[in-house]
Amino acid sequence: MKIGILGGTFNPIHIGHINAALSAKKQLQLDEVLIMPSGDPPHKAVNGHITKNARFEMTRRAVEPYEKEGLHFSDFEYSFSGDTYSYIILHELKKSRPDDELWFIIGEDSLLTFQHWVKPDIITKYVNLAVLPRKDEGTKRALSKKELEDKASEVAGQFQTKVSVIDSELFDVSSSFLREELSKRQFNDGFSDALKNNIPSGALSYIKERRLYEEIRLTGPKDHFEFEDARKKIKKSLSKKRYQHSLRVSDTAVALAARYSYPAFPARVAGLLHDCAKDIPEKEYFSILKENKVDITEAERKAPYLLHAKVGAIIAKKEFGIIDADILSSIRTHTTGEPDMSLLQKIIFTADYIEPGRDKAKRLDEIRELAFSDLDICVREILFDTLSYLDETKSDIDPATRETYEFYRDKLRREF
Ligand code: DGI
Ligand code: FE
Ligand code: FE
Repeated sequence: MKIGILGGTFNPIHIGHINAALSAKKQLQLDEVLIMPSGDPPHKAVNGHITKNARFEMTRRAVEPYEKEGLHFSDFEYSFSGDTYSYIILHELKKSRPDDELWFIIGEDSLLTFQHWVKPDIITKYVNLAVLPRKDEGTKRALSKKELEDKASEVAGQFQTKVSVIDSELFDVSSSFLREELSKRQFNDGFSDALKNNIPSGALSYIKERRLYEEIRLTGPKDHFEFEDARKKIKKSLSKKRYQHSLRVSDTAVALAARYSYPAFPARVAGLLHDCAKDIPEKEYFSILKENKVDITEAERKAPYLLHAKVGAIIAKKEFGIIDADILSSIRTHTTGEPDMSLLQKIIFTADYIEPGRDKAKRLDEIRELAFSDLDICVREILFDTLSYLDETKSDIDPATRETYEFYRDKLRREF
C-alpha cells in the first residue's frame, strides 16, 4: 500500500492540515494518510500550555469523520518515549509495515532545511517526501513554483529518493493565529466564525469541554490568596461539618479535573462553593429565588433543601463575585444534575457524591472507581442509585434528576 504520513504538533489541528492530507492522498494516489501528532518534540516548546494528551485527543476527534476518505489518526509517535526525532519514528514505522511505500508529507520550510535535519539520509532510506508549498506570510520566504521544483530535485538527487511537490490549494490558516483567537474567548462565549470555519468540529467541541487555550479570567478568587479569602468566608457561613465536606469536595474535584484534563483552579473554586447556600434558612431560599426570578419546581416546593443548589449559584455570584458560567452552572446543578452537562458540572456532581467523608450510599467503592475510569457512566450510576433511594424513601423526585438519568442512560446506549 502507499501510505502518507502527516506529522505535526497539531496545536490545534485545523482544516489546512486536513486539506493537505487529502491533496497529498489524491495527487500521489495514496491508499491512506496517517495523521500522526508528535510526542513532545525535542527542538520545540509546545505553546499554549496544551498537554500532549490534549493535542492527541483534539486530533483524534478531528480526524474521525475523515476515516471514510482515507485519513487515519495514528498514535504511533505517541507511543514512543524519549527523543522522537523523525528518523527514529520513520525507521520504526517502516519496520512495522515493511511492504508499504511510505510518503512523508512535509512543508516547504522543512524541505529548505531538510539537509540540516538529524540524519536526513536515514529518513530518505525509508520514505519518499511529499512537499506542501506555502503561501508567503510576510516573514516566511515563499519560493516560486520553479524554485521549489528545483529544490525538490536537488534533495531527491542528493538523497536518492523521490520528492514530489503537491499542487494543492493553499489554505491560509495557521495554528498560531487560531491559538491567539482561542485565547480571547471565555467559557460563556461561543466560537467566532474564524474558529468555526477553520477548526474541525470534533476538535472544537473537545476544546470547549476542556477549556483548552482559554485564558481563564475568574472574578472572585483568582489566585491562591483570594481562594484563601473565599475559604475563610465559607468557613464562617457554614457549619463545621459542612465546611469540611466542602473542602473535601474541592480536593476531590481537583483530582477529577486532573484525571480529565480540566483546569484545576475552577474545579477547586466550584468544589469549595458548591454548598455555600446550604446553611441559609429554607424560607429565605424562596425570597432569594423570587428576587432573582428563578423558577421553582413542584419537587423543590415539597423538598426545599433541593433549592440550596440554585440559591448557591446566586450566592456564589453575588457574595463571592464568581462570573465564570461553568462554575455557576456546576453549583446550580450539583444536586440533581441536568442533561448534557459540561465536564465541570459532571466533576462537581460526582465529587459531591464520592468525597472521602461519604459513607452512607451503597456501592461507593464501585462508584469511586468509576469516577476515575468513565465519568459519564459514573454520573449515570450515581443517578440510578439516587433514584432508587428516592423511590425507597418515597421522596418527591425532581424532573431534573430523572431527565439527567435518562439522558446519560440513552447517551451511553447509543455509544455502545
Ligand atoms: O448538599 P449535599 O448533602 O452535600 O449533597 P446534595 O446537594 O447532592 O444533596 C443530596 C441529597 O439530595 C440526597 O439526599 C439526595 C437528594 N436528592 C437528589 N435528587 C433529588 C433529591 N431529593 C429529592 N427529594 N428529589 C430529587 O430529585
Ligand atoms: Fe449540596
Ligand atoms: Fe455537597
